Amino acid sequence: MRPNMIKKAIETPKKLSFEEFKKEVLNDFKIALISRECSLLGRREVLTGKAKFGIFGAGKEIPQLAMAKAFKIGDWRSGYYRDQTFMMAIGEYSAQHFFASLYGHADIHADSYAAGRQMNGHFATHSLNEDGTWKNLTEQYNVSSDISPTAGQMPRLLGLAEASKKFRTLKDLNSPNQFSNNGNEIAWGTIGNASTSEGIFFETINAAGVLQVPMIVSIWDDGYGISVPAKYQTTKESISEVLKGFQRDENNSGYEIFVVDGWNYSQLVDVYNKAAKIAREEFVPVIIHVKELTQPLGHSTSGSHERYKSRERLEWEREHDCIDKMREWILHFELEDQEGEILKFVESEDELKALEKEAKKEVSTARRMAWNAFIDPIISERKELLEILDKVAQKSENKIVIEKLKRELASIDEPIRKNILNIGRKTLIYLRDETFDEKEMLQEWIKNYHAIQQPKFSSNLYSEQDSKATNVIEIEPEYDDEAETTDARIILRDNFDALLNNYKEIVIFGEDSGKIGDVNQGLEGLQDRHGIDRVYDTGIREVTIIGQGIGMAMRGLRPIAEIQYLDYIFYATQVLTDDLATLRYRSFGKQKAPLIVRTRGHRLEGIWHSGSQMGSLLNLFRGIYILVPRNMTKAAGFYNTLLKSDEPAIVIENLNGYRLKERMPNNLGKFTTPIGIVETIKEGEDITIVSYGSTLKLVEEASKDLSQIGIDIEIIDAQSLLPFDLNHDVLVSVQKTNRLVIIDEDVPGGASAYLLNEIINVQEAYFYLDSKPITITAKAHRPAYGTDGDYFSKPSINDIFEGIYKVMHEVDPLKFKSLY
Ligand SMILES: Cc1ncc(C[n+]2csc(CCOP(=O)(O)OP(=O)(O)O)c2C)c(N)n1
Ligand SMILES: [Mg+2]
Repeated sequence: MRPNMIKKAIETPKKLSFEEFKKEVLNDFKIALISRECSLLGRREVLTGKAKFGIFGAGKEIPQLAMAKAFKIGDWRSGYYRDQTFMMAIGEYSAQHFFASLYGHADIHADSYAAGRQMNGHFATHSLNEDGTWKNLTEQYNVSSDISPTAGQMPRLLGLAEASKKFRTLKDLNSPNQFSNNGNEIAWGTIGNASTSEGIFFETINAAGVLQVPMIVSIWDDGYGISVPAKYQTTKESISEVLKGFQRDENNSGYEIFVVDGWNYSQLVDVYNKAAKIAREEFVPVIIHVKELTQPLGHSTSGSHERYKSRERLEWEREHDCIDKMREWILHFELEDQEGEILKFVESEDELKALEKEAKKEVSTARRMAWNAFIDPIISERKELLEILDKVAQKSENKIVIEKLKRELASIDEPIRKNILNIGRKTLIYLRDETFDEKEMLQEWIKNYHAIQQPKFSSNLYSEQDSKATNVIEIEPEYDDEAETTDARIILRDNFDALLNNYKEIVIFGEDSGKIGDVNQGLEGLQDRHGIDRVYDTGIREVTIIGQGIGMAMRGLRPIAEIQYLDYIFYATQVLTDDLATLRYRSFGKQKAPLIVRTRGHRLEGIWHSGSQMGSLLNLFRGIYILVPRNMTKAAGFYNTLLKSDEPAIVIENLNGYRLKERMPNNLGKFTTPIGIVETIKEGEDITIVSYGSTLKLVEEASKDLSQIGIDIEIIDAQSLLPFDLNHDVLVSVQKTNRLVIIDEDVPGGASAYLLNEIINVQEAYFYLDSKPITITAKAHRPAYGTDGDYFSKPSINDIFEGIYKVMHEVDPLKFKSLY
């Protein structure tokens, strides 16, 4: 009991009467009880096989109650899987929902976080309406969709916090009131103690300290990361000790750092109120190190903590269970008021026992309801199939086998959809030689069932709304008759200038993007014209540059984040693939981050400034568009397209293209390059060449040499790798030429293999080929330095000429004699 602390809790931030305070305390306690009971029952559901895996918030309940009190409508959270009590306390999570997500209920109305796509404990709110448009985010609690990689929530958190700052400074925004109340929102992060060992934790902490954004990071410290204790995780075994250098002082801005025991309810409430005041009013980031937490149920349902915790530790955890501590505090709480009367929360322990009983009952009912809601539709779907199988069996020569399959399905106690489809599809194999109406019925039923179920697991990788980026129609660049040619970077620069004028939500940032206007001057002078809040420099920290972009994009801004060279995107690959690429998918289309990543790649110089690693990006970044314009006008057109839509993309400009000459269009900011559409840049009869980016220049040159000896190639610019050639125009070309060569600067089997698969398998061009399709690529190693390094590493004009010639030699060896 610490009466002085309690008084503070009563006094800040709003004055409560004792009765009101008591009600709040008991209500909080009940939430903690419900949360704990969910964890206990949830564990049982996994152990008895109703759910596959469970990770729970047991042992972290009490600090989350305090965080919830300071969390205001309009605020944002970016956290991790332990936060179930917080979610319950802000009213965004019920016990029934808890079980629905544990079962993996593939219905957004049952599991509103992820429609069964994520493990339990991955929370989210809905930022979008049914039609994909934004809700008013100032009128709701906002929880950015969680991901599993430890500390993966941190980069996004930075951007969510930075957005508040932008909403306070940017002028003339389109509908600022829908996204922010003058930047008053705090971005709240939560992270486990062990996860602070990750590099991105420190990168984010440093960046937020530099940016001075309203971000509060709570570290739930239970002394472990699964089985590994603090001794092996954290210097001095204390993250707040380690972070002390970030503490602000009279001379330097920095952080405010609090350390508090996770079982001390009243002190927690006090700390959270203070922290919120500092972050919200002063725009100073805050760290709250919440110590002495426990894991009464171990880390997750996989394994038990008795294996790696000592007897003493387990005993200590039992003594420090935060709910027990709160219970004790409630029970013994006494406060003397001004009249000398002793105020208490409860008259006797019986009141708490009654609360405990109520909580148990509520959770048990919720569990049953969630289970029934999950299983009932599946049972009736099974019934439908069983009825059809029954009819089929009567008619089939394989009656015995089909009846056996039917019995197999009928006997499953708790069927899932896999069981149903599996039996249906197996049955069809036994009917392959037969023809009768009931068989057709079965075929129809399976097709229909598949069509209904598959989207539950596969939809929303990209937008499925009318506003999707692939629906933006092409507007060609227009030129004055006397249009001059200019350095291509000027076209980009002036196009960005137009965009910054047209869309006040745009912010462009990255290493060297501000003062000097990027290393290739594509933003030259734009900071002076549009202000340091819109075009600005960042530290060298690719992961959090992307995080800034994701967070701001999730709050209605239109960030363009620069990765200085494509070669350095690997630092940010984790956040791009785990967070940005999955956001729409994992939230079942309820959140979006229309972030544009601007970068530059392909051949220039040496191992780390000639990156063209498209294959790796294509594999990892499904969910993000990957665009590879062949020149700066095309690149500008892609930016213009993307801003008309709301999807994330990476635009890879040509490193060696900024000083090449292009004509200046007169409709800057307006012309668009369509996404998913190839462009035939030279027609030809003999052979179809598909390429993209810088390589196209070489292909065009080689084509002149080839035409001189009678080989007429058709050159197609892929332009957009993800998605590729939605109209199947390459197929039409191959139907004409019957030959295909794919040329790029990636490693052998990189993007060229992807393109080959698209053209040969997806478009089914194999049917029209008269020659083996070939690829001409870079070598498997990184490009060596110097002009010879380039020549011997990347495909040269000679390589391209000879590769194409070889195909034609095989076609007509007399006309095209062997060169070697
Ligand atoms: C990048 C990454 N590595 C490993 C894991 C597996 N993993 C999940 S939770 C966890 C421990 C996290 O401990 P801590 O941050 O202290 O959180 P706690 O579970 O103790 O609350 C690990 C290693 C992961 N999810 N992500
Ligand atoms: Mg831990």
